[in-house]
Amino acid sequence: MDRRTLLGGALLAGVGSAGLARAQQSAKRRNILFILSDDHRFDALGFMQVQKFLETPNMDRLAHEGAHLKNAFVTTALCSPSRASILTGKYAHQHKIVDNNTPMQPGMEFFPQYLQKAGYKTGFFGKWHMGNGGDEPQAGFDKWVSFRGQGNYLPAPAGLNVDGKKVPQKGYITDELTDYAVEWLNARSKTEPWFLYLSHKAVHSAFIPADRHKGKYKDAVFTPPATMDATGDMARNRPMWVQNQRNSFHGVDFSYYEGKPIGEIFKTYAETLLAVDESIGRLLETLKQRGELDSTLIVYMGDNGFAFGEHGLIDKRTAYEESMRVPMLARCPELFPGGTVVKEVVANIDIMPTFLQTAGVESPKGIPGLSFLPLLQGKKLEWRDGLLYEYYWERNFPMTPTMHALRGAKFKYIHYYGIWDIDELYDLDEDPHETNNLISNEKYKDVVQRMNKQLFDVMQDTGAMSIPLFRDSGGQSNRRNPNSPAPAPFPSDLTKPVGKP
Ligand SMILES: [Ca+2]
Repeated sequence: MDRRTLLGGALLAGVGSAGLARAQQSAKRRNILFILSDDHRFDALGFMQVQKFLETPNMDRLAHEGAHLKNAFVTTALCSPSRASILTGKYAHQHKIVDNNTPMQPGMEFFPQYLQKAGYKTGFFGKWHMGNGGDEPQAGFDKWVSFRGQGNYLPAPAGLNVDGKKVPQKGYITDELTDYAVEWLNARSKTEPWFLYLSHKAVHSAFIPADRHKGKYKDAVFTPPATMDATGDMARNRPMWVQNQRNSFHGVDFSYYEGKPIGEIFKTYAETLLAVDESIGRLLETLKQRGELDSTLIVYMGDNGFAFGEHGLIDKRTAYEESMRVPMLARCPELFPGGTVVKEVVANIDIMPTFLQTAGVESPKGIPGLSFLPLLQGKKLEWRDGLLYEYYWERNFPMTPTMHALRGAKFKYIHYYGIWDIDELYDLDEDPHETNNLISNEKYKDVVQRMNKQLFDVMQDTGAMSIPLFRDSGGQSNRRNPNSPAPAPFPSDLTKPVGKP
């Protein structure tokens, strides 16, 4: 593989500049609506039919009337790092918000600042939770509605921060944030472009659906993931740490220290998602009434995925598909037709260059993110064939180790750091559920070597060759259930009987 392809930064300077010039020539300072949800996994979409009962009619509508970016990922599957990557176009090791505790670095620039300079009015509504737990207004936004940390589904003493003032939260958070967003949208002039960032608290745990949706899926039948078992054909050559996470706060044997059945947890998640879907419907209707529905670029995505029993795990953080993959939908009939499907690997780091190109604003040089606007428009261009994924161990949740991975179109290579365990390689064409770890299979020795080199090349070139270290912060969810399965044995790859070579 050409390293330039992998890095993307150089590519932006090359292929990207032609596209940018075209965009600038025909630049209409297009309105942009960005809706982010929290922990919404890639396949929890009605039209994907993975869990038959789950309904997302407005998300389905976005895909039908717009585009489904079916291979969308995040470069770190955790709230704060992913949000910072969205706003900066950079990997976590570059913007330095590598976990949920690290504060924002002085001088950080967020892309809405570029939009403001280009004459946009900008509004932020919802969960910021990036680099600290604060709710104070941040650079780049003319209008600000937020809350501290994770916020609350229902009214709580902490309330909201509206343009720097503490204001009570009156109702269910998803609806209330949508109210604020619609109100701001309706106050916009038709002659001045706007950028609206609606950042839902939902569907983060602990899930609380709106009253009108509670119990809707009570009798629905959840299909457990194929990889939930600890052993057997769906768990071939699984690392020891994954087996051990089963009996933890983030595992199926001790989920959230309760051991509640995964299907029950998922059904509450799906009910909580219904209000997010309705929020999209309300925004679509508002745009229609304003006569801006077909000219506005709308992008919906999740900030990271979420496991519901896959590999015996819950939560995100890992480099498995259900964790690092996110739903991404886009709609703008003036730019691309309905039913568009983008297959290329796109990521959270691509949001900034995509929106800037849409606005006719040049992206800063050297960021790894790429504009996927040309992909939406069906244009052929050279694209990355491997995406760097990184996760840094948190003392708060010690069951998931530091890892770096390379997610290609066919293979995924996961490389762990600081633990005594095995790495992973999956052939995603043959094995989309990541059931058969090929890391020690002789047939794939060359693939492992090639991907190891590519992984370290991109890490070297983007400044990822050190592991961040921070002071302790927050509590620890580090307990196991003494009555659940014992720790896993060492993988056979790591054993060597006495006297054998
Ligand atoms: Ca999240």
